[in-house]
Amino acid sequence: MVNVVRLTETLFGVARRRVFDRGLRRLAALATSAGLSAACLAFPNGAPVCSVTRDQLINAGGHTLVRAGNGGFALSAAQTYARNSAITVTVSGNDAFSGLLLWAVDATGQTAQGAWTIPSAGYRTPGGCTSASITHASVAVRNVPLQFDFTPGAAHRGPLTFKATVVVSRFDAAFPSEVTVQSSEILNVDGDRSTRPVTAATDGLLVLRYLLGFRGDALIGAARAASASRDANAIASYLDGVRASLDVDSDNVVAAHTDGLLIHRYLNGLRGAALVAGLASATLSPQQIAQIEAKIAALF
Ligand SMILES: [Ca+2]
Ligand SMILES: [Ca+2]
Repeated sequence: MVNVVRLTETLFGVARRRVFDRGLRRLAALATSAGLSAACLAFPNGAPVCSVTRDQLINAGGHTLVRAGNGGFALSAAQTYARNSAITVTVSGNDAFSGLLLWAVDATGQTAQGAWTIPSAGYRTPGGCTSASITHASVAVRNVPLQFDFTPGAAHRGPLTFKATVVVSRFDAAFPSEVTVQSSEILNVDGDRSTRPVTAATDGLLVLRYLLGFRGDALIGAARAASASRDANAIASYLDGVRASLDVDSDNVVAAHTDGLLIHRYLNGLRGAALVAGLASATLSPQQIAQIEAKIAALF
């Protein structure tokens, strides 16, 4: 029981002992009827922490409390996500569980911008945390697989990694294998994994050179991010595939001196009249310019 209390107080914050005891007493009866040990339900109201590491959990109650590896659990999701759309994360495994803490981090390991959709009254955002963490809010046996939706914040860029801890039963917790989802940014032409994956000096220049007909070294020379995942051939084939979506002025032609320049300028921060100055599209109305801006913004 001591270990369970320590685990509780660490994983679920500084649980006030009194509250914990009250909850445990109340849950013991439920657990018995559910055929579960009382301790697996020791966190009836969910985690008051936003995330937890394996070491924190192990130090809370001894190694026997945490399964090795992924403990038979896994998180999964589609390989890529599009802006302004939810990412469905599935928790699967070999056992049902009672407690869950699920959270999202960005490429730097910091709490990601974004929010989980609370699927039912059985879940909530842990106290003092952003909506990038979700935990259980009620006692229940949760059968796998379970799905949760995460919507990245509007300002978020780059990959997202989802992590979780599940509490199966007394002395039995696990860290499911994590899953990383890449942004499907069309304009991340070099396919790099940095925290700012779309820039004028790399991807903008690559688009411009591609539309000018450059290939091979002339295409990529000094224009790829350090962590670029595509070489010259891969970049050319990639842009062949997404070429139609580069028609940002919507004239049904994809050209360097219009679309390529507009994209490069936009990535350099130019907006409004400055975006279209000197181009054939300079006669566009402010509304039409705004449409171009929106079309480029949707590409990354
Ligand atoms: Ca890039
Ligand atoms: Ca065009």
